[in-house]
Amino acid sequence: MTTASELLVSIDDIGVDRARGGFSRHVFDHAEQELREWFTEQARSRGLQVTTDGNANLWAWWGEPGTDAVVTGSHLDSVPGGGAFDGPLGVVSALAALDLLRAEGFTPRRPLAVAVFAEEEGGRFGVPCLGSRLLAGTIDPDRARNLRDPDGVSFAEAMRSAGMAPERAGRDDVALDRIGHFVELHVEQGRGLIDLHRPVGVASSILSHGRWRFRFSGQGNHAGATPITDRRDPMLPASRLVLAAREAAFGTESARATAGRLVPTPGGTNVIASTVDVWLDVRSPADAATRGLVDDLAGQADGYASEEGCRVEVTEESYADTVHFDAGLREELASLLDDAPMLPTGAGHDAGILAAHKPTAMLFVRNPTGVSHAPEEHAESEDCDTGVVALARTLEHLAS
Ligand code: HGY
Ligand code: MN
Ligand code: MN
Ligand code: MN
Repeated sequence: MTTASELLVSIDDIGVDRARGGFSRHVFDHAEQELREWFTEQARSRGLQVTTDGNANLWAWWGEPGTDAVVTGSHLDSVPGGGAFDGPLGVVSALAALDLLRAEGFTPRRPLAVAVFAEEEGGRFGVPCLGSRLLAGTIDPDRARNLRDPDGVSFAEAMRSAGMAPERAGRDDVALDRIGHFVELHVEQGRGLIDLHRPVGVASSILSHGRWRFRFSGQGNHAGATPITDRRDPMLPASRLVLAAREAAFGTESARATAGRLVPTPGGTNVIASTVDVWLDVRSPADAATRGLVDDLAGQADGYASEEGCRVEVTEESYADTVHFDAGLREELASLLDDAPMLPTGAGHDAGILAAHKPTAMLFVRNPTGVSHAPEEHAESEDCDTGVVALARTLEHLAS
């Protein structure tokens, strides 16, 4: 029987962007496609029936696909320079948990499936949890089909070149209605379990979070020939926004505001940019606080832009409300799992999207560095194995 750690090692070198020190995979890129094939082989070698739904999500069924299934799983894409556990740990733990249940002779009374959701990080098309949002019907399929990556390739074109039919994208009632319960195991992205000295925890809530693009427009010009007094340089209001975001987050209870991506156009060293795009990722425990913080920053950005003779246009690219996981289910699992501690997460997940539609829970596995979305993300083998047992007990409990 393979352990989660052994399965992780077997995918370790697929899609590793060592140049940046970590993994870097997004939907339909070569590495992610290789991982999809790896998952399909692993599932089929276990006698699971593998299908792809109209939203590019993979489903591996133990038994006939049916309704009221117990579904577990996560994602295989990563962020640029990401860690090895965020996503894959949930997928390999699901396979290892099924192995354990079969070795124990368990026969589920309800269909059991492992799901692999597409584009959870939004690394290519900018909208996180794209596959699970399409499944849940929380993104308009036409908007999704027309999302474009930095090279201008649409999600529909990318689906087509991956051999899928983009016209099928959208709420796949068959798949959503098949889910009775969804449980996602995930490496913890934070220090909660370190401080609690526990290997496994149960999620209580997810911060509300969204992504906004602030596009500052000015006048492109020559870096040497343009007097400093005669410029409309969009890099200046953009830079002030990055600092203002931090100040605004300090001023809002448990808020986080991150400018992870800033793209000047055309981006020449000796060129005053014509436009500068700043993507802000803003999160907080309360929807109103998140949206209030963004509105406040949009007002400030307007002021910074006009002071420099520039303009700014703000576009909301994605948003997910605060998630409070089903209280009954999380209590049930916490007591099933040796009184596992409950803890909130600041990271978004496919489970967060499905929680609005189906009884959903998350299990976290301790991350001794507390770091995520960076190569230092980690989970010790024995904690991974404890996580697999916890997931197996959970699936057994729900599918009996
Ligand atoms: O960004 C997030 O919170 C998650 O890792 N997709
Ligand atoms: Mn992530
Ligand atoms: Mn994740
Ligand atoms: Mn020149």
